[in-house]
Parts: sequence; C-alpha cells; structure tokens
Amino acid sequence: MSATETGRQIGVALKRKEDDPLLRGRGSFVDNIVIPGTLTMAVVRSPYAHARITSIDTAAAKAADGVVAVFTGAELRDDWAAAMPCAWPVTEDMKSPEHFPLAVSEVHYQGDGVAVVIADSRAHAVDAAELVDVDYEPLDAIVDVAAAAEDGSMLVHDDLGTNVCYVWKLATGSFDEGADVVVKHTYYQPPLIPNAIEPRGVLARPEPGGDITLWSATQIPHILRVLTAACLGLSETKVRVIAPDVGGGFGSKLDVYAEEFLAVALARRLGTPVKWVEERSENATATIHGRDFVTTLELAATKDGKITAIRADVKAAMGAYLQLVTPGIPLLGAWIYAGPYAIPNYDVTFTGVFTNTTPTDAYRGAGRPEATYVLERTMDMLAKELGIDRVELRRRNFISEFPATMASGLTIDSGDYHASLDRLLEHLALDEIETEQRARRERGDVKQIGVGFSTYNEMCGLAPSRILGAIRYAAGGWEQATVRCLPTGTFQVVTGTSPHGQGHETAWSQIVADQLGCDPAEVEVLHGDTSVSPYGMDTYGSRSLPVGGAALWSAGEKIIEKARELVAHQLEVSADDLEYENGTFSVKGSPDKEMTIKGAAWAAWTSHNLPDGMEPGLEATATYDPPNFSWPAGAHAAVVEVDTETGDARLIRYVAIDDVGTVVNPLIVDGQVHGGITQGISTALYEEAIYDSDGNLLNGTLTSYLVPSAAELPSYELDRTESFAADHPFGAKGVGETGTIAAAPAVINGIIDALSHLGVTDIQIPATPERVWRAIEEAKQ
Ligand code: MCN
Repeated sequence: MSATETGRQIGVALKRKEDDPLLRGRGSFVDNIVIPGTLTMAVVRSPYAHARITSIDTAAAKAADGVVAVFTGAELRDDWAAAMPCAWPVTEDMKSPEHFPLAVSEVHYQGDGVAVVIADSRAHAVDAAELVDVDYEPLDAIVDVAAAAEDGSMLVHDDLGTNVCYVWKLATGSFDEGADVVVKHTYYQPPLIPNAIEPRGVLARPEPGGDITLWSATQIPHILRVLTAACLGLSETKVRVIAPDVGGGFGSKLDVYAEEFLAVALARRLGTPVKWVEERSENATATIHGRDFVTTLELAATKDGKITAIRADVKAAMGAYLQLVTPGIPLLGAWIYAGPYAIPNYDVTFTGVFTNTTPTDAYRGAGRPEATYVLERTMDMLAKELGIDRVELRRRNFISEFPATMASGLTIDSGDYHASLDRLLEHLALDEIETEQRARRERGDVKQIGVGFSTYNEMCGLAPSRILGAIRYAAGGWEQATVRCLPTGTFQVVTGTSPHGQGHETAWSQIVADQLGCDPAEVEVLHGDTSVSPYGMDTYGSRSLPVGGAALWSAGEKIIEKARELVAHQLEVSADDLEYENGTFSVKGSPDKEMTIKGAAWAAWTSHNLPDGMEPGLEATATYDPPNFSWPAGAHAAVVEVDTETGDARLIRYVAIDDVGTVVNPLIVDGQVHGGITQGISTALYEEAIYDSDGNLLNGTLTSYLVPSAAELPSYELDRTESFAADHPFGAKGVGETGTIAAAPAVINGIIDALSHLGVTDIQIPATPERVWRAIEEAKQ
C-alpha cells in the first residue's frame, strides 16, 4: 500500500510546491526587489593580499556622475559598535585579529574592502569605485597553510605575533606505535569557492522611527538580525531581516558579511535604501572559501585488519580573518575521524592557521568531508598494505551495534552500516567491473577503469545546545515552529528554518498533513522574515529536518492534544475514549461519533462551546532542542574511466546508498543527494582556488574555476536503507550534506584503482588531467 493510500504524507514523492514560481522566473530574489529611491553600493577592494594603506583619495570618485557619497574604512569606523562577529571562539586563548567591515590601515587578502561608493545606479557606483585612489605599500604574503603554521613564518597579522589561531585537541587513547601495521599519509585539500546560483545580495531600507529592514540573500536571517543589532549598536526590536527567495548558499551564506553591515550603516546615514549585489567575480574573493586543510592521518592495525588506533594532525587555513564560524569548521569533523569504524584509540589535533587568503568558513559538509576524505583514502592504503580486500577491511571494522558510543565520545543512536554496503554491492555488480578491468589491463587499453569505495557516517543536525555550549559555540541548537489551524480548514506553519533551495515548504506541508490529516496543498509555510517568525536558528548543518522538522512535529502533537480535549467536550465523552487517526477523532466503540481536526479548528475559532478555561483558537508553538546529533550514513562507489594518455578521468557510474532514517520526501532527498554528490565529485576532479605565492587568486572566474555541469557527470544510481533515528520523533536523519561527504574519496579511490597496476598510489585533488598524467609518468620512473 502506498503512503497516500494509508493517508500518510510522510514518504510521498511530492513535487516541490515552491518550484513553480521559480521555474517561471517569478521568484523574488534580493535584486528583484525594487524600492524607489534606492542607491547602489560598490565596494572598493584591495588588489593586494597584504599591504599597508598609506592614503586614500576619494575626490575623483566623489565628483563622478551619479555619486552620492564615498566612505573609507576610517570614516566609517565609528559606525561599528563591535567588530565583525566570530561566534565560535573554539579555545579560551584563540587569537582573533581586528576585523571591521572595511580595512582601515592594512589589508590582509585580495578582495579586502577598503572603501564604499554610493551612487544612483550600479554602473555609476562601479565606475566611480575605480576612481578611488588607494595608495598601498605592498607587504609579503603567505598563502601556504603548512608553511604559515611554522614558527618564524611571515606573519599575516603582526600584532598577533603568530599565525596560529588556535590548537584544539581531542585524545581518548594513545596511538599504537608498535602495531603490526601503521599507515601514514599527508593530504592537501585545497580551498574551494562556493558558487551559489544567486550571488550574495543586500538591500537595507531605513524605516520611520529609526527602524531598519534588511533583505539579504542569507541562510541565517535570525542570526543576522541579532548580530546586525549588536554590531551596529541597535536595539534588536529595530531590526527586521528578510531572506526572500535565496538561490542557494551551500554554507557560504551561513555567515554575516561586511556588506550587510555596510548597507545598513549607509542606509541609516543617508536616509535612503541602499542595495549591493555581488558580481560573480567579486564572489570569488569576497565570499568565504571552504576547505584548505593539510592533514596527516595515521591508522594502526593488527595483521588481520582490526584497526586499533587513529591519529590525525590537521592544519586548517582560517584565511585572513575569522568570519562567523571559521574556527569551528574543522571541529565539525573532529568526532568522526574514525568514521563508521570502531577504532578504540582516538587522537586528533587541529591547528587553525591564518593565511593571506579569503577567509574560510562553512562549505557543504564543513569539516566532515575533510575527515571522510583522509580516512577513506587511508582505508584503501591500509587494505593494500595488509593485503586484505578493501571492502572486507571496511566490514571488519564497522560499528555494528547501536546505540554506539565512539572513542571520540559521542553516541550514534542508530544505523546499519553492513546493510548499506550490502545494498551497494547488489547494485554495483563488482564482478563484472573487475572482469572488465582485468580485460582492459591484459589488452593494455589506453582507457583503464577502476572502482572506488567510500563508506561514511556523519554527525549533522548541529546540535544539542548543551554540547554546542560545551564546545564554545555562541548560539543554541534548538529550533522553533508554530502550527495554526485556521478556521476555514487550512493550516499555517511558521518555521525558524530558512530554506534556500531545500524544499522546506513542501516537506513541512507533508509533515503537517501527515499528522493532522489534511492535504499538503492546504498548508502554507512562512519563513525567512524575522517579523513573521521571530525565533529560529535557520538552515545549515543539515539541521532543518532533524531539528526544525521535530519542532514542527512537537507543535502538531500539542495541537492534537488540545483538539482532543475540545472534541471530547463537544462529543460529551472522556478524552481517553477518543481514538485519533489521520486527522479524525472517533469515539471508541461508536465510530459514527467523530470530529475532525478541521472541525475542531472551526469550533476553537467560534469558541461557542469550549471546555471551561480553554483558550480560543487552535494553534501551538514548540521549541525543540535535539538530544543528540543526527547520524546519517551510507556506502558509495564510483566507477571511473581514466585515459592513461591524456590523464582525463571520467565517471562511468556512481552508485550511492544512503541511510537518512525516515524519508519525508524521496524526491527531495534524491535531489539533495544528487547535489551533494556533484559537489563531492567536483572536489575530486575539478575545483580548486589557486593562489600564487603573493596571494593573488589566479582563477577567480567561471572560465578558470571549474564548476561541473550535467554534461560531465553520469546519471547517479541511488538507493536507500533506512534505520529509524532513535533520537528523532519520527525517525528522520539529515541528508543535505551526505553526498558531498561521501563522494570525493570514492572518486579518487576509483582513479587509484584504475591506475594501481601502473604503480600509482596517490593523486592530489582535484585530479586534473595534468595531475593524473604526471602521476602515471612518475610511477613509471
Ligand atoms: N529530507 C527528507 N527526509 C529526510 C531528510 C531530509 O525529506 N530524512 C528533506 C528535508 O525535508 C529538506 C531537505 O531534505 O527539505 C534537506 O533537509 P536537511 O538534511 O535537514 O538539510 P537542511 O534543510 O538543513 O539544508 C541544509 C543543507 C546544507 S548544510 C547545505 S550546505 C546545502 C543543502 O542543504 N545547501 C543547499 N542542500 C542545498 N540545496 C540547495 N538547493 N541549495 C543549497 O544551498
């Protein structure tokens, strides 16, 4: 029986209700919002990665056509009640450089803002920005994260006296130096440039009475409101933040940016709306980057393949400044360096390092792809060293009983890692691939094939507030939802999550429809406006369903309980005599006596006949603080074809089995997995922000920074196993980052497998044709 036949709406592959206007070009993104009298802001950015500002002459810019005002960092310095916020001081003694929306005396990365121009049009603002004459005294720059971490390195911020932002350690056992086998390898995961389909955009409008409305292409309207108020010295009640349609973010819009504060400050100074929309090339330096990690990973194991210890030494680039959660990003992987494997001794050390590059911060997976990449690559190396089949090695080490407390200290509520791997092998038909591989090797074909595996788990949902507090994150991890049963039999949801492509309007409608027995089309979902949903923690870390969906479910339960009292009163029976199913209360033993939730909503609205003391209306708000992280897991495999003459590596197949617990909407989940895998494959094959040694970004355009399209990718083969999330009210786990976490090591393991008979054992990501070709040539020597 299908979910719809049973009245269930959770589990139905409903098409996304939010897509129609978007597909018809009727979305309302920041740049579509036109308010008469709006002025445009352009930011003057440093061409140097490190330089002293010796003077700024704004006279020519001020005299240019259409220019209303020009301000330097020094001139705006008093507008800021506090510096740009970093909400995650991971250690007590963490070093944090001074960071204001515009640099005042020194710039620290290429793209650092030094002045703003306000004009009557974008063209005038951009043209005048070029007339701002900034005199720089260039200084040496450092971009290499490992070199920057060394004592005596050139300093990014002289006043800090070091490039080391922090050292953070988690050790629950000692590394087994004398183990039968120890495998050790160092990996570099380069910086990545998030490229959301809509770049960032901001519009600030001053309102009567000193209020301000800020529209921003952000993932975090609620957090942005709090921090805008704090950093501009305003009362929170004076600030309204609206995230209208937002064209993706992938973590990069989980941030509070200089341009947001600048637009607000200038709108207040000038008394007129101010808009700024990022240029695509500006996005390459002014929006945060992801990754930029150097990691040495060691695994110790017995001869029969039981892993006894893991040790990781991670050097993570912070970039030039700390953005909202920059220092915490590496730590988001800190508990899962052992992945889905039961490894009793755990020892990880993280060093956050300043470099003269764009600040890093959250990018899809944030900390967890970095961990999974080095682990899954090293698992293959260990298998080779031990002479044990790589799939078998994974099986021998899987955590197999749940709940499972890992050596890193966290407890996984549920999972079945063997089931995902079994399902993967069913789909893969490994024998056939290996037969084909052997045949190609025997024939000496130019194009060789390989298959790479990646079995992963991840912690998402971010997270119980208690734990966030313990690891010094400044905000809570709860989420809030309100459900209103309107008198005419429709429903309204107010959610604190802030979707920007994830389809919450559809999924949230399904959850309410499932619980309250209506059609999902009868549910309206309101989000992304702090005056409509004043409380929320927004969308990131695949938290929206694990946390926001659970808050919604709790609100629905409160509705059912209130309606039960009301219906019992109206039907003149005891509440205990009522059965509830699919939106209808019926009296046990008298099924003809019944009343629906919709009927209860009408009765609650008219209030003609309520139990004594009951408030009119049928509405409930719930705030949910998760008891645990969410623990999705899975097994992925990439079948790769490598041209041994050109080094070109292409995916032939990609098979993904994910376990995200109960699925609310399979279509949305497949879409999330598709997008996630694509970003992981892209990390493996295409993407890398390349800096020269002076800190110049060499590939800051989409002609040189490669973002794949469907043409480069195969059709993915997706399936799921399902282990009910014990710590979630309806068993769901997050999905938004799974694909990105799993995919990169599967692809690289596949390339290595294709070339292993030629002696290739490692390859730097992204595995460009040149790198693959060089690896083949070097292996010949
Ligand atoms: N879902 C479901 N059943 C599950 C799990 C999830 O039906 N068991 C649905 C949810 O209802 C939701 C979607 O899948 O509609 C994603 O849910 P979730 O895993 O909770 O992730 P979030 O909604 O919190 O989204 C954040 C996540 C992250 S961290 C990044 S990065 C990312 C991603 O989502 N950025 C995206 N997916 C993105 N998709 C788009 N289009 N654009 C981005 O910027």
